[in-house]
Amino acid sequence: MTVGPPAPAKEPKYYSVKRHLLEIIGTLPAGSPVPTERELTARVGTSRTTVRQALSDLVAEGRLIRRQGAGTFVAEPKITWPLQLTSFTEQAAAIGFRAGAELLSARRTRAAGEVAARLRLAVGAPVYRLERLRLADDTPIALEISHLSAARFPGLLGRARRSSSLYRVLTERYRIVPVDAEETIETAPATPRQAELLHTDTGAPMLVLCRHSFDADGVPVEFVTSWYRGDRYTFVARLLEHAGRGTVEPRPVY
Ligand code: 16G
Repeated sequence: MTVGPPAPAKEPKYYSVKRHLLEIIGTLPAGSPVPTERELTARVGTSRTTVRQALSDLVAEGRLIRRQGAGTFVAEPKITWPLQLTSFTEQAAAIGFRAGAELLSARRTRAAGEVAARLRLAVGAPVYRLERLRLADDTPIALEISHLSAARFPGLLGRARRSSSLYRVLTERYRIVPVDAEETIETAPATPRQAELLHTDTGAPMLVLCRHSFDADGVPVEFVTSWYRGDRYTFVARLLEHAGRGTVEPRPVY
């Protein structure tokens, strides 16, 4: 029996509608209205459900933006955000934004499971938990939850209330600079609260970044999770040849 190449997957109808829409979008400047669901349904001769699915895909991908009661528009291009071991404040400034932080909550709590393991603390050790909305030119960009050892950074809560940059506080007050970090990126749908804070829809795709950083002595500094809108940001990492240093051993996953 001869085995031939696999049969090409059949393209779903909504996908060809989506391709057609992409062609239309490609010719329009950001902010232009796109035809209504009803007009598109008539134009491409398909069901409204199919058109809706194609439009929803393009909204999730950040190509289109829906404004309640106003219609659907061509979105602004995504913002390219470099992945580097800098602070949000420095990174935002480097790409031309004024950074800010709105402290949503700041409290002392007890390290449990993953936080204890990441910060190399005993379960139950005191940790600070900061929840901040990160802003660029006053627009909410990301939601960030940071955990740091309370014993290592006494008085951090008060300082975090007074400064919008955690790294500035760590450097100036505690003489600690993160010099090495591991960062993971995953996707997750926005929770209702995240959606409200980041001005998107519940269930919209989010990019979830986890940073686990260490000081020059290899001691953990912070364990931070940040949620960014997947339709607005493209993360870019520069990859350099890892000459002669063997493979990078990933740190254990907890
Ligand atoms: C970034 C870091 C976060 C760090 C923060 C400090 C990522 C994914 N996370 O948001 O780990 O705590 O910068 O910024 O990049 P700040 O000094 O402006 O508070």
